[in-house]
Amino acid sequence: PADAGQGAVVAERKVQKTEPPRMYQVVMLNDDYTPMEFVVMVLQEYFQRDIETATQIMLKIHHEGRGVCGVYSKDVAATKVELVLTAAKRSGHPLQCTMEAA
Ligand code: NFA
Repeated sequence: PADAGQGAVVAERKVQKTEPPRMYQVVMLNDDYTPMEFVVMVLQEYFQRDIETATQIMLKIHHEGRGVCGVYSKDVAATKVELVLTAAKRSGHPLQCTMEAA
């Protein structure tokens, strides 16, 4: 607080009270059955990744058990999870993904 000079203290004022939106990671999990090519396709189609980045993310999931596909606002992350699960189901693959607060 700035000192006004005679011992008076000027009150601080919050000029900005809206917080940035909470962000969510879309996390994909490894399994033994979903084809690598399908995972790469999903990462390109729903997460706008180029083929090289998609392949890197897929391999990270394959080797480490899980990986982050992207970070989004809550509604966008939830929609992406649903799109991935629907595409996997339609293709008969057990691919799982979820969202968690970033
Ligand atoms: N582990 C799968 C396989 O060997 C590939 C995979 C990668 C599955 C990432 C799910 C996520 N076919």
